[in-house]
Amino acid sequence: MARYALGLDSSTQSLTALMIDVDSRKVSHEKSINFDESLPHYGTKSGVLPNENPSVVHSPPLMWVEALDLLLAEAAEEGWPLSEVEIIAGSGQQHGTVYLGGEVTSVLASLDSSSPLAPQISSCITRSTSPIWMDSSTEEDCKALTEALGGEDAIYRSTGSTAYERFSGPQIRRFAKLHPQEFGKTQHIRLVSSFMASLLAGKLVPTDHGDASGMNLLDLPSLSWNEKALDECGEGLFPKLDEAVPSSTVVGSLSTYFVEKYGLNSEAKVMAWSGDNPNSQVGLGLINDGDCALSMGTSDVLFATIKKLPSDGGGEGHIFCTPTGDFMSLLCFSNGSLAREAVRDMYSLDWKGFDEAIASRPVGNDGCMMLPWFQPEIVPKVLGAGVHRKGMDESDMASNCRAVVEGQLLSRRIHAEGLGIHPRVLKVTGGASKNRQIVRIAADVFGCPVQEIEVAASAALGAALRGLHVLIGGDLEEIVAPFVEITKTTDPIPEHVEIYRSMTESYESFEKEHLV
Ligand code: XUL
Repeated sequence: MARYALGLDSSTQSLTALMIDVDSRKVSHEKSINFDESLPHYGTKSGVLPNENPSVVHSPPLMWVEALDLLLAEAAEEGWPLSEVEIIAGSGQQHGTVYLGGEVTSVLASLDSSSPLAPQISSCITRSTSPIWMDSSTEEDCKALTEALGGEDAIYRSTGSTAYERFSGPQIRRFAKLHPQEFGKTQHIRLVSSFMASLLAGKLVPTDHGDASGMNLLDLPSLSWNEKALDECGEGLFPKLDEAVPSSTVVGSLSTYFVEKYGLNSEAKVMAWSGDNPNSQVGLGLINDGDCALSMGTSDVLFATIKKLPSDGGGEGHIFCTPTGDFMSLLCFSNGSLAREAVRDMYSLDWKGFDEAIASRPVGNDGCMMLPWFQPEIVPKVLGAGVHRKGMDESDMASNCRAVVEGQLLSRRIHAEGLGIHPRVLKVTGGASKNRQIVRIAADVFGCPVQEIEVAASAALGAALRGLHVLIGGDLEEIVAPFVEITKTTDPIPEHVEIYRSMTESYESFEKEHLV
C-alpha cells in the first residue's frame, strides 16, 4: 500500500491540496479551488469582500470552511487515494483572525458527516467576517500597542516586528474596542491556519510559533505570549488564544467527519498548520543560515533564513519563527506585480514589449529613477499612494519601464541590507521571475547569482514536506532538495554591479525625500 503526506494551503484567493507519495518522494496529486469562481455566493472579489472603506479588508471564514468540504469532495471524486494519507499539514494566509464562541468545542467534537461543514460551524462564529492581511484599518491600535510595550524598539525586540496594521494583535484590539459585546461572546480566537487545522482535528488546536509571530503578541526570545501585549489587545485574551506550539507538533488525529465523508484514513495525523511564508521557507528549500528568496507575485516578498534572533532592531520588516525551529527575516513590498503591470499597461505593452523597452535603455537608466508606489507601500511605510519620477516624465516609455524594475530591485536590496540580509545566492519565484530583464537586473542589483526555481505551490508543498519529515525523520535539507528544481542561474555582470552600487545612495535619498 502506498503512503501519502497531504499539504493544504488556505490562501487569500484559493485553497490548494498537494500530496506527496512517501515512497517515490514525488508530488503525486495537486489541485486548487478558486474562491470567487467556485463559491460565488460569498460575493468575494479576489477572495475578499467589497468594502466602501479601502482600509477595511475582510473575508468570510465560512467560505474557507466550505472550500475545505468542496476540495476534498472533488479530490475523492477524482479518485485521490485519500485512505492512504498518513499525515496532513497545512498553510494559511498570515495574520487573518477567526472569532469563535464557547460552543465550538462541542460542535467540533460531534461533526455530522451527513451534513455539510459550513452550516455546522456557522453557529460558533462570533464575528461573521475575518480581517485579513490586506486590512490597514488599525493605525490607532498600533499606536496604543506600541506605547503599551514601551516604544517601537521594545515591541520589535519582543515580537519581531514593530506594530503593523495587518497584524492580528492590533486587529483583535480594534474588534474588542468597536464591538465589545461580540468580543465578550468570543471565547476562542484562531488564525486562518489554526482554525483550519481545528476543523481537521475535530477540536480546537493551538496556533504554531511561525504564524503566531505575525500577531505582535508573541515574545520571540521566550516563545510565550507577551502579557502586556495581550492585556492591551483585549480582556482575558490568554485563554482565548491558548499556548502557541512548535510547528512540528502533531496536534491530533483526523476527525471522523472527514473519514466517513471522504474516505480519509482514520489513523491520519494532523500537524499544526503554519503561515504561508513559514511554509514557503520549507517549500523553497531555504534551510540553511542566509538562504534567501524573492517571491515576485501580486506583492513581492523577500525572505531569508536566520539561525539566531538578531540582537538589534531593524524597525522595518519582520522576524518570524520558522517550521525548522529557526527564524526568518521577511520584507513584504505591496507594490510588486501591481506596479510592474501598471507601467506596462500605461503604454499598452505586453510582457515582451515591456522587456524590449527595458533592454533599449542603458544599465542605470542614465540616472532616471522611479518610486513606484501605485498603492500604499508596506516597505518603506507609505500610507498614501503616489508615483515619483526623477530625470524623466511619464511620456518616456522605455525609461519608465526600466525605472520601475530598477527602482523596485534597488529598494528590495537597500531594505534587505537594513535587516542584515546579504544574499550569497538569490532564489526567485513567482510570475515576474520568468521575465528575462527582471532576472538580469536582480542579479546585477544584488550582485549575486539568481536562481530561478520551479515551484508552483511553495506553501502547500512546504506543508506536505513538513508532514513527510515527521513521517520519515532524517535530514530535512536532503528531503526537500529533490523538490526544489533550479531551472536557470543568472550570474551578475561585475560592471553592472558597480553601476548599481554607485546608484544606491541617490536612490536611498530619493526615497527618503518622499517619506513623511
Ligand atoms: C506577510 C503577509 C503576506 C500574507 C499573504 O506578512 O502579510 O505575505 O501572508 O498571504
